[in-house]
Order: sequence, then structure tokens, then C-alpha cells
Amino acid sequence: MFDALSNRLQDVFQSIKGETRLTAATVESVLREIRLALLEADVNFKVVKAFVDRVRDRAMDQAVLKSLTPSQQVIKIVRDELLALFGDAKGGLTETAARPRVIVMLGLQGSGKTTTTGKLAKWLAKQGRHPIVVSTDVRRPAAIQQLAIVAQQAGVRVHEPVGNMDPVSRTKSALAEAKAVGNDVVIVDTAGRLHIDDELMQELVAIREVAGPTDVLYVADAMTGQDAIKSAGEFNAQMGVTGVVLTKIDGDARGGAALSVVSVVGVPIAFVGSGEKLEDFEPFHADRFVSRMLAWATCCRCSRGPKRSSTRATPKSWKRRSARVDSRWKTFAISCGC
Ligand SMILES: Nc1nc2c(ncn2[C@@H]2O[C@H](COP(=O)(O)OP(=O)(O)O)[C@@H](O)[C@H]2O)c(=O)[nH]1
Ligand SMILES: [Mg+2]
Repeated sequence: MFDALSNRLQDVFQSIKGETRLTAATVESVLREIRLALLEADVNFKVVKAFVDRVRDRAMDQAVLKSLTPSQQVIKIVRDELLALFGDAKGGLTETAARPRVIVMLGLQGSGKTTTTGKLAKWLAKQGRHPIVVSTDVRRPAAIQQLAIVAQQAGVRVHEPVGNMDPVSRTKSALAEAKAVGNDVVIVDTAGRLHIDDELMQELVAIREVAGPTDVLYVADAMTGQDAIKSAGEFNAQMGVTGVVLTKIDGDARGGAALSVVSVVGVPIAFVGSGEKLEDFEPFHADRFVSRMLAWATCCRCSRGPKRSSTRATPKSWKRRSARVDSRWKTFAISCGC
């Protein structure tokens, strides 16, 4: 993800690197290029406009233009504003003293809810927590089975009320089991649809009522671009989403959805999923994300990054390439002292 955007920004920054004087016209042309780069990366157009306006306001400041390092300052402004797109929120779960803490997973079918339920449970278990997971996806018997397998792989308890196929009642009995056994986290995996419908929303609202969750996580497939943002807004309006889990960032998604979600929906990114394995999961850190994105573009002393990568790569080759580029970057960063 962000390969193409990163390359485009690298070109833009390259064009002003080393300039000792920046004119207003140069800044405007840089802004035009940045605008195009963001739109091509599928960033929401309103977000792009607000972003470019903010960068212009700051970059056109005479103190910046007349400084000794104007281009470095413009690059820093772009970086700051990219960070601001993600808001100040820290990734991870909300803070709560509630025991058990209840987390409800939402999202469209195939976005990665069940996989992420297992990943999150494993991540929590690693932090010394004792999660129990429950599936409320009763329409597809295979979904209950899938969560049982994922829970087993994650080494966490799964609530299996035999014969009970009512989503709300399954949630209730999972809470009761957690209290009886001493599980301090309950993760409720829910059903998804290809599109949002009223029946699903009513079911989810009823689950929320009995669950009283501290975290309502919307699982968004990064590959679905702007559509993911639209449904995040709808889920948020009905369910009060507390965080987004952005999955499949290992694919070749253009990444614009990730950059727009906080501004458009007003909900922070809590976690990111970067593969099918349970370990491919981490809390979202905006600064690391932006640093990776701008790694080559902002490297202080070096003129060009490593060999360009194709933007038409498949997820698997992306992974291999990404690992290669990462290791080259480490060697390169050490040698250049960045
Ligand atoms: N590459 C990749 N695949 C993922 C990721 N998260 C989930 N998947 C895959 O996406 C597909 C759908 O996931 P699933 O958890 O069943 O989605 P659900 O319908 O929302 O519960 C499965 O094949 C998962 O292995 C991820 O971060 N990266
Ligand atoms: Mg599922």
C-alpha cells in the first residue's frame, strides 16, 4: 500500500530538494503535484482540498520562503499535515476499567472480521489478558466453525452455546461465561453482508444493547477504497464506531481510504492487519505509517531511493518486495545516518 503515492511524493520533493530559494509559483506547482498524487491514491477529494489548503497556508508564510532551508521546511509541513490527517489519537483499544471489557467487531462480508477477532484475541493474550470470543454469525454455520478454528490457533477460549442460534442470546451467554470463568475480555464477532441492510443493523444494535461494548471496531478492507469509508460512516451513525481496523494493507491498495477515514468519518484507526496470519496485526501508529510512506521522499542527504517498484504487483510479490526494500532501507538508513 502507498507504493505509488510514496513514489509520486518522492518525485515532488526531489524537484525542490536543494533549492535555496522557493518562490510562491514553485510552491503552487508543488502543491498541484501533491494534489494529483493524493487524488491518484484515491484520497477523498474533500480531504485533498483541505489538505492542500492547509499546506499552502503554512508554506506560503514568508518566514518559510525566506528561511535558509525552504524546501526542507515545505517537506516537513507536508509530513506534519499527513500526520494531522490521522488525528492525535493513539492506536489500540480505548482505556477502560470495565471487567470484562467487551469489543464488538463490525464490517461488510469478507472485510476480515473473523480473522481480526482471532488476531486481536491473540494480541490481547500476549498482553496478559484472557479473552473469550463468540460468533454471532448464525446464518452461515461455517462462520461459527471458522471462529472456533481461529480461536484454537490463537490459543484462546471460544464460547460455544450448543444449539443456541440467536445472536443476542449468544452474546449474553458469552458475557455470563466470561464472568463465571474469569475472562477479562469478550470479543463479539458479527455477521456481515455485501451491503448494509436494515435487518443486519437491527441485529447489531440489539447485540450492542446487551453487550455494552467499550470498543466497537469497524473492520475495513483497505482494498475497497472509498466504499469502505462510505460504509464506515453508515455503521458509525447507527452503532457509534470507536475505531477502525484497516485490513489487507499488505495488498496493492492505493491507500487513499486509509488517509481519508479519520477526516471523513471522524473515527481513528485503531489497528492494521497486514496478512492472513494471526501475527500480521498491530496497533496503528500514525507516525510510523507516515514515516514509512515518506521514508525515501524525505531522506535528508540522499538523492534517490532504491530501485522503483512496480505498482501493479500482486499482494504476495508486494510482500517479498516490501521485505527486500525494508532491508535495503535499513542498510541505507544506517549508512546515510538518517
Ligand atoms: N492478505 C490479507 N488477507 C486478510 C487479512 N485479513 C483477513 N484476510 C483474509 O480475508 C478473507 C476474509 O476474512 P474473514 O475474516 O473471513 O472476513 P469476514 O467475512 O469479515 O469475517 C480471508 O481469506 C482472510 O484470510 C489481511 O490483513 N491481509
Ligand atoms: Mg466472519
